[in-house]
This record gives sequence, C-alpha cells and structure tokens, in this order.
Amino acid sequence: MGYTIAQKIIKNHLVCGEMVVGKEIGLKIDQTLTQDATGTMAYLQFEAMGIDRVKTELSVAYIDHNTLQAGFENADDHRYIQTVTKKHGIRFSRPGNGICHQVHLERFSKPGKTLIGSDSHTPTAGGIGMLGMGAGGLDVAVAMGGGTYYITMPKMIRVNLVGKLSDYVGAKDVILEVLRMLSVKGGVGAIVEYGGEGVKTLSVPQRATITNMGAELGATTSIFPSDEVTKAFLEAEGRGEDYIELSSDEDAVFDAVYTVDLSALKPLAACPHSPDNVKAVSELSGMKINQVCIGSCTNSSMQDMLTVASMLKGKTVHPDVSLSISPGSKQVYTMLAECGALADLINAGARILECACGPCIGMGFSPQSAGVSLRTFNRNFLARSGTADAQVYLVSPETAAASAIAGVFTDPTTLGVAPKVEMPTTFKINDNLIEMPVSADKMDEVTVERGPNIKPIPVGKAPDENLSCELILKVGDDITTDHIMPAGTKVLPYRSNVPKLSEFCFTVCDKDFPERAKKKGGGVILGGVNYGQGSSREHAALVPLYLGIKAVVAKSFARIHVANLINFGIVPMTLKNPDDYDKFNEGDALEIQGFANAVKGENEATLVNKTNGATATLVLTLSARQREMLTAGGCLNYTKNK
Ligand code: MIC
Ligand code: SF4
Repeated sequence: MGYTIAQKIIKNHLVCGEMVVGKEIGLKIDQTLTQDATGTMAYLQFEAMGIDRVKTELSVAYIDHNTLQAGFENADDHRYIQTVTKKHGIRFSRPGNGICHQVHLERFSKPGKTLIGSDSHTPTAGGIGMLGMGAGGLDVAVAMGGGTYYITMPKMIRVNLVGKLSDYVGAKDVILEVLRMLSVKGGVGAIVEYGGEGVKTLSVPQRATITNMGAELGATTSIFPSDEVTKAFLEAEGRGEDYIELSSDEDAVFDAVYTVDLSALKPLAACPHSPDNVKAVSELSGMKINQVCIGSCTNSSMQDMLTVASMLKGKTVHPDVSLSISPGSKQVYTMLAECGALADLINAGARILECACGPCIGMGFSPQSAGVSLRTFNRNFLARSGTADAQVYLVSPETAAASAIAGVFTDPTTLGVAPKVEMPTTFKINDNLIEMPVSADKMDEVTVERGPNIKPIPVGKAPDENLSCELILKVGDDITTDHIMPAGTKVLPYRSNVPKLSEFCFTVCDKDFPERAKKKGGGVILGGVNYGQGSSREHAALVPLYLGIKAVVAKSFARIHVANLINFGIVPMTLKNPDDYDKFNEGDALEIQGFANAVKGENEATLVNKTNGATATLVLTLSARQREMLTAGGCLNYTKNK
C-alpha cells in the first residue's frame, strides 16, 4: 500500500508510536516558529526547562500580533523575546518584518520537513509541501529543546481539485467551499491533502491561503504536493536548493475523497459568526457594508495585494466604507512600493497599516456599532473584531475590493474581465530584519530583559481522588478560544500576565464568570461539541487553571486545545452519551467519582449531579503519556519529575 504526502513526512519523522489512525505518535520537529502573543509563554517555559540552546534545524520568533503599543507591555514583551532568543539560538523577526506565516512561507518553509508553531495557522506552510502544525507554546518549547511532538495519528482526507479558477474567483473561495462541505468540525482528527489536475493551476501563495484556513476545518494540518510550481516559487525566493518533489503514491489510501471543480466555483462568503456559515456572494449582493479589511496570514501575499491594487487603480473607496490594507510581509510591502501598486492603493483611499496581524486579532480597526465588515481573514468569531455586535463576513480579496468600491456586497464576477496581474518572477530578498542569535560561546554575554508585565505561570496540581465542586459554567457547541480567552487591544497586552488576563476569561459568554470563578475557587466547565476550536493560545487553558478549573466536560474537543488542557493539568472528559448534557445546569453541585483513578488508568468515571440526582458516564481517551502528565498536574511537573 502506498503513502499519502503527509504519511511520507510522518514516516520520515516518526520517533515513537505506530502509524495507526487514532493512536498517539511522536514526531521529530525540524523547525519551530512562535509569534509574540504566544511567544512570551513559550520562551518562559523554554527557560524553565534549563536547556541552553535550541536543538531544531531552525527556530524563528516573530513579532506580528501585539504591535499596537498603547502602553509599555507589548514593547517590553518584544524586548524579552528579542533578548531570550538571541541567547538561546533562535532567529528573531523584528516588528515590521511581517506576519509569521507569510514570512515563514517566503523565507524558511521547506517541502518534506516538519514545523510546529505556537499559532494555529502554522499549516500555511502546507502550501509548500511542509507538514506544519499549530501547537501550544509549551509543546513548541519542548520541540525547541529537541523533544518529541505528540499527535494522534490522523486519518487522511483527499480533496481533488479539477479545472481552473475563473476570473475574479480566488483561492479563498476554494477553502470557503471546502468549509461549506466539511464544516468547522469536518477536519478534526484528519489531514487534508490536495491533489488532482487543478493543483498545478494554483501558485504557492494561493495554496497557502487554502492550507492556512484549513485550520478552520479543525484539521491537524493541510498539505499540497511539492511540484514545479513549488520549485519556481522557491527559486523566486532564492531558495531553489530547498526544493524536493513530493506527491502521494498512486495507491495511497484516503479515508474520504472530495472533489472541488475550480471552474465551477463562484465567489463565496462566510457569514457571521462562523467560518463554515458559507453563502454565495451573489445571495448577499446589495447589502450595505461599512468596513473592508484586506490582509492577514490568509490573504496578504504579493499576488493578493497586486490583485487588489489592480481593482482599486483609478477608483475611490465608497464614502461609507473604511478600507484597511495590511500587506503580509516587508517583502510584499517593499515590492508594492517599488512597482507603484502601493500608490494605487493609497490613492484609492485605502488606509494602509503595517505588515502585521492588525484587525484580524482585534488590534485596531474595530468596526462601528453593528457594522458590517468584509474581511479577507480566516475567523469571524463573535466579538473577535473588537466590536461585540459587528457582523463580520470572510471573503476573498477580489470580493473585498469590488465591495469596497461599490459600498455594498458585490460579486466581483459581475465586473467582467479581470485586469491581468503580472506576478514578478523573482522576489526582493532582504533578510535585514531577521536578527541572528549569538553563538553558543557568547550566550552568557546576553542579558535577558524582563518587563514588569511578566508574571509567574500557574502550575497545576495532581487530581483529587473524587472531585467535588460546582458546575461553574455551562456553554454550548463550537466554543472557540476567542470565547474562552478573548484577544484584542485591551486584552492582548496581558498575555504574559495571567492574573490580569483572568479578568477577561469567558466574558464574551458571561461577564460575571471571572468574579464567580474566583469567589468559588473554580469548578468544572461543561461544553458542547468541538470545545476549544480555533487558536492555539494556551492561555485558554492557563487562565482557567489559574481560576481553579479542574476539569472540562464536553461532547467533544478541538485538537490543540485538548493538548493544552492536558499540558496544564486540566482534565478533559467527554460525555459518553451526549444527551446527558441536558441533565446538568450551571450552579449544580457535582461530584466526579473516581476522578484520580480515571485519570490514572480507568477509561471512565461517573459524574453525579448532587443537586438533582442525575448521573452521567464520562470517558477519558488518553495515552499513557497523557495520563502520567495529568497525574503529575501537567507537563511542567511531569518533565521535572522525569
Ligand atoms: C488567532 O488567529 O486566533 C491567533 C491570534 O493567531 C492565535 C494565536 C494567539 O491567540 O495568540 C492562533 O491562531 O493560534
Ligand atoms: Fe495573525 Fe490573524 Fe493570522 Fe492569527 S489568523 S496569525 S491573528 S493574521
């Protein structure tokens, strides 16, 4: 039996475990990346491990999220990351160099290699044939120290692409179509692999748009073959030597196969408040809009920017619309300036932002009250934009540009023939904003600078034999990490300050939650399906830990979040019978009988509702390693014990 692309890379990097779907496997990680909003924690944890130098082939720290510096906190955190990375052998991508995934794709991604990043959109690198996975900061710290990265062996989903995209239909429409077909849960436990004749019609940045937003499927990662198009991209980046050819074997076996006919695709939009709530743009045509934001790690490549510039050239953004544009990297930004396209954008009335995440993570540019915002981003979760009642739609750069001019939702295919965009055959290479670390013999000369915003990381405890506590919060399906631990300008500066961060925990769902949890000393959270989808932020585990949460009971969990819960000693348990969810209400007194034993080795425990007498069976599907970790009260204790 042949192998898929992902299986080939996994096989080459397998440290332990069997490549059997559903079983835990350990992988050797070649490269890591961090960004600043998760990076401080990752490096604090790396320091706590006491390892002098990173052991990966390449590790890069990016500053791209917390770039709005409304106080000293973010700047202090940047300085900490700059100095700690210099000491320990990690490259530092300075603020102004661009969004981690875009820069990594341009300068460092390599087909056939493994990458983990403390950011859920690390699968962007799949566009170049790399196995890129999002992980919690602690897992990234372990990998930097040469440790194994553990995942559950995924099943393989194949998406066959046939035909060729029409004018004004973009790569974004491809992934929106996949999201429409599979939903935000459709990729859980799977790797999505693209193949078929249509692949060669897509450039590497277009492929990266698709793998980037594969994160929204809940997939472990997404990946494209590495072919002549990949080779040309690497050569244009001056990295032709990094090319290897990669494709799946003829007889590779997939657990499910889907087909997307690129020629038949029409512009699509993900409607509020979920990336899989997809409709045709033609159905939304004419709806008045207030804001358009173009950029983010999904759509900020040179190709995206030139497409938008060609559509805006000589036009004016509608007076009722505010348009922001954030190019993805310094490379893109410089080239836009040099070819004159930047002038076309500015002239049309676009408000040009720095090359960073910006509005995507609520760092500025929040829409007006109840505003309709069209964004080329990947997430439109409730309140993520910074405006609680905003209506955010996720669209392609083509739809965004057409609508920005018209002032209403506009299907760009109604505009006729698209202007021809000439892509440069070589990119402008200048890595002057990537700082190299000092050599090992000079590391003692570097002083790590720590600002007053950096507070100690909470550490978990071993589980009680029987857990008696309150059902402190009951939430529904598809709870995202943006619900658990919101981001945005007011909250992000405290990513290294868990006590302060705790004041915002779950406030999107229940503004009294932090106070209540503190007063009652924590308890258990009950969730629905796909609990913890979205970001890799381990703060969505660390902060609940700080607030005394001992266990989360849910119908099912998202991959990265469940790993983060275990890393910090919060026990994730699923309801054997999902209907039992209705037997429990917020405020009920609970007992989880046999809690510690269940963690140690039993697969089940009984949840008793002491308020109404109901019971439910809880299931723990954990590997032996995870059980040991939880028994020790989390990964840091577990590693120390070892
Ligand atoms: C996101 O897009 O949600 C983020 C912000 O990039 C997160 C990381 C974080 O919360 O810092 C992610 O995707 O993992
Ligand atoms: Fe940054 Fe947005 Fe991409 Fe997250 S999704 S890495 S916030 S651009």
